[in-house]
Amino acid sequence: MPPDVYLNLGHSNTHFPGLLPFLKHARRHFLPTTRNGHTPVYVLGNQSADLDSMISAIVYSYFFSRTDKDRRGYVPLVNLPDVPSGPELRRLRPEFACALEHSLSSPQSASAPVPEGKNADRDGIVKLLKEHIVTVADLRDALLSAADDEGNKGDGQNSKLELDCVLVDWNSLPHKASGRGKGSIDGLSDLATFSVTGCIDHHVDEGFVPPLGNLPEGNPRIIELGPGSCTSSVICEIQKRGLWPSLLALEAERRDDEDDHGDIQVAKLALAAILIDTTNLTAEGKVTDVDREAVSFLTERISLSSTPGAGKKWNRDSFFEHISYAKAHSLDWLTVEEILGRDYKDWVESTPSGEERAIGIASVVRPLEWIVSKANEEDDNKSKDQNLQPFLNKLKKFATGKHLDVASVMTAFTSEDANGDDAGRFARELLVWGLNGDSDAYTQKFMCAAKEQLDLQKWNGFPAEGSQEYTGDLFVWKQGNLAKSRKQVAPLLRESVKS
Ligand SMILES: [Mn+2]
Repeated sequence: MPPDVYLNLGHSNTHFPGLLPFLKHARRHFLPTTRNGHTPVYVLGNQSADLDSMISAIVYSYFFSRTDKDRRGYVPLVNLPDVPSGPELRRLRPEFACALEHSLSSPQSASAPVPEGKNADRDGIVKLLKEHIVTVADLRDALLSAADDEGNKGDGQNSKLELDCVLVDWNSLPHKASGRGKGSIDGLSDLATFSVTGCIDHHVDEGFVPPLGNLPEGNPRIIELGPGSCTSSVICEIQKRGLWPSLLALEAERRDDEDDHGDIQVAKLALAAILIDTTNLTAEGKVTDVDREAVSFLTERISLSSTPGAGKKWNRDSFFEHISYAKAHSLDWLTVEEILGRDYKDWVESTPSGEERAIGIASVVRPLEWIVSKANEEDDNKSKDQNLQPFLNKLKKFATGKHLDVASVMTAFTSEDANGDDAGRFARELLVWGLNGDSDAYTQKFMCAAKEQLDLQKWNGFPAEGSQEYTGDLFVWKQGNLAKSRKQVAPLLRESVKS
């Protein structure tokens, strides 16, 4: 793919690469080049590296590269500091692999059953990931070996690289540097400092991203609570900016099928994130007009596509089912520690007396009982009594590794059990564990504030008022208010430490 195709050549005769050529180019040119001063703009999702974050970054990069007059290039960077692209990325993010596979496939194969079992040929997707996706771990490795190649010149050995990034699906960098909008991330904090040059997000504004007037001209600063999926906000912005040509414009330009095909693949990929985050537009309290409009725009693009047959047989529900299945089963082959780290976020807050406290919340798409029994299995505890201790030991080890003062686990799942009243019903559980001496002060405060808002109820006979049986204060609840996800629970927990 010659670099010229990445030029915005004007209004007529505009050629853009398809999704895979775009990603391949980004994967090949993701290193900052010091020689001509052209360093790419990294588009970075949040540290949970969930579908929404990864796909927001890809969709943003793909379309905003059409405005890239300086030819710097946009590189979607998967925020995983210790997972290189390839087999490990597939194992740890199978729903992304599934979404990518299904977005690229023809309508016929999109409705084929998901290959299962050990014998399923996974080499294809592993190779695809390796050649098209860049993670923070990949960037770190490449930067370190580039530094090795440069030799130990002595001069400026310790100076960090200055890089630009756009944040999607979050709006604050965890390692702050001096100056608003400057900071770094796990895995790169010793090598690079990022300046945030744009942001599209659907979380609470942390006030870290500089005001619009201080961002490079034309870059977005859209931080709006509401949409169930950040990808919806990205799509909305792309539409507003006219970066996705209308069907009429496409017809007038008679763009060839290949161009159109690339856009359809991106449309499907974007839908994967939005449908998962809104449970196929049915999630109570999560779906907004921004999501609905994005979904109708994207499905229209797919079904009205000019490529004969490309959209006709495409079925949104079955597409959703496939990715949803991959997501629900994504934890089967992971250890308890990996499960906790799978969709994890943390924050550092200052207590009123000025001490810093770290809070971490792991989101898990399976019930606590399942994790508890997995922990028992891992410890070879064959007794029928599923006790909590093996799980708590692993949670404690995980929390200690992350230097947490408060560790929390939120589960959200649909019961697969065919028997019983709860079959097929969506449920949430919440575990909060204050691990330090002073933690009972804020876990109690949290309980007072959250009990009603989240409708916290007794979990499996576990004492609702917290258990001192384990070090610190341990609470486990059934969460009656199903509309409140980590996006709502995290601010409550952070507030109880701050105030
Ligand atoms: Mn999100």
